Amino acid sequence: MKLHWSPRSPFVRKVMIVLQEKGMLDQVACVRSTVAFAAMPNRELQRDNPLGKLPTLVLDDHRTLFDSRVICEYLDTLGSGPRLLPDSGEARFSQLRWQALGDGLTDVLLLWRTELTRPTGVLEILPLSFESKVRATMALLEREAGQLDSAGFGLGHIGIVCALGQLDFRFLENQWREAFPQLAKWHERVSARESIRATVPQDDPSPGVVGENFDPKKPIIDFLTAQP
Ligand SMILES: N[C@@H](CCC(=O)N[C@@H](CS)C(=O)NCC(=O)O)C(=O)O
Repeated sequence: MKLHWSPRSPFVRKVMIVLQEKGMLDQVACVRSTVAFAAMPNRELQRDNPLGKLPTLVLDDHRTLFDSRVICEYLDTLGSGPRLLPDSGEARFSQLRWQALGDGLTDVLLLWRTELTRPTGVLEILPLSFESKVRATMALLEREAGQLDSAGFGLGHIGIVCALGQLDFRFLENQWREAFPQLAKWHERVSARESIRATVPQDDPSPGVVGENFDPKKPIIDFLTAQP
């Protein structure tokens, strides 16, 4: 199988964690594909995924799979190791809901960074709206940290780990660990897993696409101020 991959992408990271958890790393060739939301799509990637998004998985019979949710669920049906998405019941919907929360948080963080590159300046309401969503999601995760801890490790945990990883990677000087101590404890415990330690996002020199090497203003969320 071929995976359109980037070491910077939180959504690709989900797939890499699943591959490692399922003992399937050696079954996938990772190909560095560059993308930028505020640029024309990567043509080569677009041949496999018309949306031009990472991650995209090309199967050995040339069928293609996207997005990260579909790829992760597919890989979970293969490989060894415990299921990351239970087949049915409460446990399944807890994992799917946490995955939606984690992925949604990542979407906001990616959009926020993109917005900061707009040459004409940021649309005024957006940082306020983004910040409100991030704060509210983090507050919910803080309340659910105990449940995250007691549930079997699954796709929901992976989505949340990747969102928190993106916060650490791109949102500087934020103090989320102080503001959300239970979530921070859970994150520290779960980060002991090899699959999570081995996939911490990294910048790399990449071939680049137009608009990719932007230098956005540094987004800062002051989590320690009173919530609006
Ligand atoms: N819902 C998608 C989101 C994927 C996504 O937004 N990927 C980013 C990279 S982290 C991307 O490809 N951005 C380029 C674009 O949106 O054009 C998933 O779960 O895979």
